[in-house]
Order: sequence, then C-alpha cells, then structure tokens
Amino acid sequence: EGSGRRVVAVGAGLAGLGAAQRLRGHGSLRLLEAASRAGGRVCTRPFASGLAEMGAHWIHGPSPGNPVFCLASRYGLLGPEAAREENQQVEAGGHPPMPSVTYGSSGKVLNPKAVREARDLFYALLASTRAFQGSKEPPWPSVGQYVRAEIARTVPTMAGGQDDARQLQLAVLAACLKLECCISGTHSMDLVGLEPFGEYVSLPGLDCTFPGGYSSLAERLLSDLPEGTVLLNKAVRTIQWQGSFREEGDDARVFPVRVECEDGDVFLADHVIITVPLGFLKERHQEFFQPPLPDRKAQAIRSLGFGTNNKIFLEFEQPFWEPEQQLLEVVWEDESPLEEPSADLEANWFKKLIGFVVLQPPEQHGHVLCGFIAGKESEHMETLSDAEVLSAMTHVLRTMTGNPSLPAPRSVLRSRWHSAPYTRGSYSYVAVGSSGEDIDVLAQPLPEDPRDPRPLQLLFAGEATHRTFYSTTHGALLSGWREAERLNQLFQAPVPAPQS
Ligand code: 6YU
Repeated sequence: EGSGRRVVAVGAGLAGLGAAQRLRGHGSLRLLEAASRAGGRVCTRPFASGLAEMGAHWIHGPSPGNPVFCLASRYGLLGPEAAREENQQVEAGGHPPMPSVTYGSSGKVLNPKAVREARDLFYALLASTRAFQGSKEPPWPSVGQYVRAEIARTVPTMAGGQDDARQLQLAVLAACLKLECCISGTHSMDLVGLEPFGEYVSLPGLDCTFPGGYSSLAERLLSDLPEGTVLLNKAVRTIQWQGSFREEGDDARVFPVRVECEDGDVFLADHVIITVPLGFLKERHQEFFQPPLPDRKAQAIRSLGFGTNNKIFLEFEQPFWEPEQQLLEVVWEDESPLEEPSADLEANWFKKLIGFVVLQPPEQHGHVLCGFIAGKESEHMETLSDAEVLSAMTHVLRTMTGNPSLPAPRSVLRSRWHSAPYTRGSYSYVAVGSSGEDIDVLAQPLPEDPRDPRPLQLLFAGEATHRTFYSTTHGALLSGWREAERLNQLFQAPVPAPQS
C-alpha cells in the first residue's frame, strides 16, 4: 500500500464490481457493500425447482457491443442459443417478440389479430417519439401525453368505427402503456420526458437469460478480485470530502475524504467511487455528503426519475398454459388510455400487472410464471402479505381464464425494490423536467474544478449515470469501467511540479 492512492468504492453491484475489475493496481481498493451479498440489483434466488431473478432478468441486446454479453460469453455463463450469430443480429428495438396469448377480463382469449393491430399502432407511436430528440419545442412534455393525444386523434377511424372493436383496441393500448411503465420503471408514462426519450439506445440481439442465474456474473467478477477487497454488511452512513483527515498514529499522510459506516468503521481515502442507486441518493444525499453536493448535482438527483418495477413469481402444480406460450398478457377490457386510471390502490392495484412471463425451460424451473407490475400499485403490493398477493393473483388468473376453480398457485415470491433501504426503487428514467444533460451532471466527478490540487475525490457510477444505457446492467458495468479508467488516467499522469 505505502504511498499508493487509496480508493474506496461504495456499492458492490455491477458498477462497483466493474470499477474494481478495471482499476489498475496503484495502491489499495476497498469495496463497501451494505447488503450481505454482492450483486445489488442483480439478485438470483432459488424458487420452486429452479431460480428466480429478483432484479435484472435479461441481457438487453446481447451482441458484441454489449459488455455484459461479452463478459458472460467469455466466462461461459450463457446457453448455446444466446451465442448464435443470428440471435445477435435481431433488431428488436427493445421489444423482443415472444410467442404470447392475450387474456381479456371477460375470461376469454382475445382475437390475436385485433391485439396485434393495437400493438402495432402503439409501437409506431413509440417509435415516432424519436423525432423529438433535440427538439426545442416538443408537442408535449411527456411520452404518455404525446401517445395519448395521438391515440385520441386516431379514435374516430379506429377499428373501422365499430364501437366494440374500438373499445377493445383502446383496452389493448392501455395494457401497452402499462407494459411501457414496467420497461421504463415508472408509475406513468406521463412522467417520462418526451424530448429525451429517444436518447436511450437499444442494442441488437435477441434478449437472453443466464441459465445459472444473473448472479453467476456478479459472483464471477467478485471471485476475480483479491481476497478481502469487498466488505459486506458495511453500509456507508456519510462521506466527508474536501477535508484533511489523518489516520490515528500516522501524521505523514493526509486524506481528503473520510467515509464513515453505519457500524462506526471509518475509511480514509483519496478517491471514492459512489455507485449507490439513484433512489438512495434521492432520499439521503443531503446528509450523506458533507459538505453537501453542489446545487447542479443535487438538482440532477432530484429531477431524474427513479421508479418501481417488481416481479411476482408464482409456482403451479400443473401449467394451465400451452407449452409453446412464453408470455401470458392480461387486458382489462373496460380500460382506455383516454380515461384516468383508478386511484384506489387497495381495490385495484392488481390491474396494473401486465401479465406473466413463463420461465423456461419447465424441466429446470418447474411450472413458474413471473408477473411484472410497475408504479404506485407495485409499491402498494410491497406492503401486502404473501397470502394477500397470492389471493389477488389467483383472482386475476381466474378472471382471465374464465375458470373460477383454477387451482391457486402453490407458492409465491416477489421483489420489493421500493422498500429496500439501499435501493428505494428499481431503475432510472429521464423524467419530465430533466434531460440527458442531468445524467452527465450526475456522472461528473467532484470537485468540479479540474485544476483542484486534490482532484477526483468523489466519482459517480451506477446505471443512472449512463446517458444512453441507463436502467440496464450493461449501463451499470460501463459506468464502473468509465470511472476506473478516469482514475487510471490520473494515476498515470505525471504529478505536476510544485509551483514556486
Ligand atoms: C438489464 C433487465 N430488469 C428488473 C428489476 C430491477 C432492475 N434491470 P446496484 O443497485 O446493483 O448496486 C448498488 C449497490 O450499492 C447495492 O448493492 C446496494 O446495496 C449498495 N448500497 C446502497 N447504499 C449503500 C450504502 N449506503 N453503503 C454501502 N452500499 C450501499 N437490467 O440489463 N436487464 O432485464 C433488467 C430489471 C426488477 C430492479 C432491472 C435490468 C436494471 C439493472 O438491474 C440495474 O441497472 C443494474 O443492476 C444496476 O447496477 P448498479 O451497480 O448501478 O446498482 C426508451 C427508454 C427506455 C428505458 N429503459 C429501457 C430498458 C429496460 C430496463 N429493463 C429492466 C428490466 C428488467 C426486467
């Protein structure tokens, strides 16, 4: 260690692990993690006869430009399908096709042609939002308002003007908006900024999963680090910067940063890489940093979006779906994107659920469905007991299949990302009132003045700091690499001669 620089990283998710992987050995590195495991929002748990991904599910866009895909391939963590060249070239634009069946609330399977028609309209509208990127005067502040206004314009000609068919189209469009809430991790698309929406980049490739669990990637990264680098159950309480701190009994060295943990342990450092989730920063940044962050940074933390998307896993004795079906969607046939959704969370929270992904293959997982639900309804779900969630899900499934005696699931497991004290939600989005510029401000190291004699005291990584890949594992990993590289550059730079 000696006179080498001391680096502390806070958070052992993919950003923190990625930073640790890339930081070249100049001095010492400690990675402090609040939880009892590494991985953060990458979190695989045993469930039924297989595994459940509580956080990240897919590699979005598995192709050579995706560093998570590249690492996972190199480590041999992917199945043979994922590695196929053809799969890497599929352009799904963030909405990979899956063999699906759409149930309506009248207990019938909806006409696939009608469903497709509504969905095609929705995706055409969503794609047209790209045109507003960089626009000074977008027609609406949010994606939701824009899409709904466009839907309202097409209503008169929709479904040949037939009332019933038109209502079905509207109900499917309402379901599409809920799915988009899950994808963007938000309560409502009315909160997602229209102008910056097109900055998010979808990589080519057919989304794939990790046969041994997403956590196999985090574990592999962890095992490559020198023993003792990562300290678990080490929640950081405060980070003091711009200070002059000395180790007891060692007056020779002065450190600008002091990291204090909840358990009273203290770490002095030259550089701290902060990878805590934006949800945690939103709640805690004022006491967490001493002195507080500069206004611009605090403003970016406040204005960027961070919402909730949760999963509900249900295990069944026997499948009620067909073996080839991969996605079971639900549509509440009386809903419309042109009407206000119900505000009665207690009575109606489960209607926000978009449906279920079938975990494949059943030989590995058993008969397991994974439901997705976003927003305030999802946060309400977190406050309920397992029995209450299981009963609501049974009600949804019986309504959709029109089978009042459909056997209830055997067991349930759900994520609770909003209640998690060191996450406070699922992932970030660019909210109305913020822009891609705020992401760059969030990513900017401190102190701001590049000529500061003690540069790069605080560095910021994590998915919410990646301008084009926010909300993903590859965005998180790249952000960690980016900050490690920033320090590597500093360590390589010749130390400036003292000015006389
Ligand atoms: C992806 C996917 N996916 C579903 C769900 C979730 C997420 N994501 P971490 O939080 O991992 O690490 C920080 C650590 O810091 C953590 O361990 C804390 O305990 C610790 N910490 C906090 N405070 C501390 C303190 N005080 N002291 C010490 N330690 C502290 N991504 O690629 N594919 O399928 C999904 C999904 C339910 C919750 C996802 C997915 C997001 C990723 O999981 C996430 O970005 C990274 O894991 C974060 O890593 P990190 O290191 O930054 O933080 C147009 C437009 C479109 C907008 N988006 C479209 C993209 C769609 C996103 N898809 C998500 C979908 C699912 C299903």
